[in-house]
Amino acid sequence: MFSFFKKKSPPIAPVAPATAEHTPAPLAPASPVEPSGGSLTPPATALAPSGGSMIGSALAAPITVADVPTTQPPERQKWLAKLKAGLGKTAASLSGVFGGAKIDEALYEDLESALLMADAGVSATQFLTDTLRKRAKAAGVTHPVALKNLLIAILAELLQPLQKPLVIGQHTPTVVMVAGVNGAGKTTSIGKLTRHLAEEGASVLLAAADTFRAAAREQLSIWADRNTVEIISQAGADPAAVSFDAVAAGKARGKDVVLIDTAGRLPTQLHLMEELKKIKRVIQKADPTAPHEVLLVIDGNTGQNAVSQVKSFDDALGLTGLIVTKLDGTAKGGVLAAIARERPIPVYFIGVGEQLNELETFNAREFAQALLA
Ligand SMILES: Nc1nc2c(ncn2[C@@H]2O[C@H](COP(=O)(O)OP(=O)(O)OP(=O)(O)O)[C@@H](O)[C@H]2O)c(=O)[nH]1
Ligand SMILES: [Mg+2]
Repeated sequence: MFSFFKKKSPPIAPVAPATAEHTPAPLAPASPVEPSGGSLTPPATALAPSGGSMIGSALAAPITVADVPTTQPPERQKWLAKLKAGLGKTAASLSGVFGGAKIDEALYEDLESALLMADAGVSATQFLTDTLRKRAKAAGVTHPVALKNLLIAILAELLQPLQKPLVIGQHTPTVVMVAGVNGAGKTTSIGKLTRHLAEEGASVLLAAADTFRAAAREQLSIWADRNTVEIISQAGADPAAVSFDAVAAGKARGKDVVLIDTAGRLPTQLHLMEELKKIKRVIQKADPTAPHEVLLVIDGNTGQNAVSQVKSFDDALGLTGLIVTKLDGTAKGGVLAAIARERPIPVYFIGVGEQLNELETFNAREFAQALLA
């Protein structure tokens, strides 16, 4: 297993476009791999960021997305700087609580208010302040700065269960279904994720299961072009049928990953939630083990409403992971603490902008520091 985000050397060639899908460009000096029985296996897609792992349909080890790099590549540093800037207002308000010279009841009250203002929600706010009081007493903490460091550690612990890798390669293809409310950033995140996957040499097939709007299909096909990957798209078709076709095509073509983009919907639109369930059922007909991942994309600006979105979509679909977008803007960030407390579903990725390279893996400690530094 290795991280998607380790710096690669030599530079990576993009996944081959449609016409050459069965013979992707070698990603590194390739030592040919014997096909495991079938002409669909590429001769070699060797990529050796550190451990010389093999990917493509001759995967020797699953790809793990979300290992924390020991040294931060420049791209992640840029992403982190943007995340910190986005959360800057929250960080300033939370840090301000610890600006005095002593720890007293007023400090704890201010902290409670600041956490609530940061969208942490009642449960996580209570948990964090109660735990902080107990630990500070036990450790004999007397200075506000030390108290703040203690809070960073407690917040990181609370967020830790959300830090989990997205693993690609245990199934061929790994089928990933992506859902969320309108405009959350589903299609953009799929585009960015495709880029990461393609960079690691994984072959990706996109499925435009947002079939109602021509613009939605068009948007996804632009991302497909940018990443030179294939797309299954059919105007006016049933989204479940497009998803079925995509999984079947993914299997037939030996793709590593099938990413299914769905139309935005509110959890209160019951018929549309039923449609999502149908997509999932129909995917299972094409591959009984799929979908292997059901991701919810959440707009980081949604505040506490994000928690109810997570609960509703999880109840309907059984979510395996989250992508939280738009943490570069006015988002307050505390909602991750609320999610950790109320429905701890792994946060695979954080988006901080509209560019291809502005999606990175979630790291609990890093995030806690960004929120409180
Ligand atoms: N600032 C910022 N904008 C983002 C981010 N992710 C997506 N966007 C923007 O949010 C808007 C909506 O993104 P889409 O990817 O179309 O969202 P969607 O969920 O696919 O939307 P529907 O398919 O209409 O439900 C676009 O303008 C994106 O460029 C992000 O991380 N940061
Ligand atoms: Mg979309």
